[in-house]
Amino acid sequence: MRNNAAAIIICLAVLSIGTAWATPVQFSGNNHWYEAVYVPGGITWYDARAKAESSGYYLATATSEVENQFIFSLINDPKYWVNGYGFSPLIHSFGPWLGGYSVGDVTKPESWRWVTGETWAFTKWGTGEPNLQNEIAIQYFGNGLWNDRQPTWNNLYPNFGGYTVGYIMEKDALVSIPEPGTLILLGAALALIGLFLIKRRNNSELRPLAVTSK
Ligand SMILES: [Ca+2]
Repeated sequence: MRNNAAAIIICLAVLSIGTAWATPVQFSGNNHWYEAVYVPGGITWYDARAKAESSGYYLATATSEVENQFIFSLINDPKYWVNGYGFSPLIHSFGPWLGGYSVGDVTKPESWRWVTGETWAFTKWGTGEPNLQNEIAIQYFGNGLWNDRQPTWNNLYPNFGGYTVGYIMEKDALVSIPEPGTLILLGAALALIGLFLIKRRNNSELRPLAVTSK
């Protein structure tokens, strides 16, 4: 009975991982897959980049107007935004991180890179952006009103996680091979189910003998 319960629990664990695979959303413009990640406590750009890469993704790269609009549609929800104070106008809405960063003077286009190495061409800077030199990472940014979510960009200090409660991940294709952790779980589940079936078969073979011996 204990084995039975354990097998069911492991099967459920495998199933729950299976449904996590269904989360990414595909964009018909380039067939890439995207997933918005909500981090309630806030996250730095560096941690967001590392988490995306460890999940088999990269931080999303908005390399065209349509792709930028699509990515924005995934996070156009108050939960992904932080209202805060900044420069004039004083109230801003700070959105999730994107995969763009600067290696030089932030006001010069040639300083900016995508984490994928894609060509830096399309930009969607908000009014007056990019500005401050130590702000070398890109987030979505509504410049003006409370809860003013916009598909425009702000450059922000990358270690400042207080105004970013999420990031968007992108990958070119869904990989059909399960991740190593999933394979181990799947193997364990199959082994346990196998043991359970063997045990049950043995029990059923023994049971008639036990009955006849009475
Ligand atoms: Ca992209």
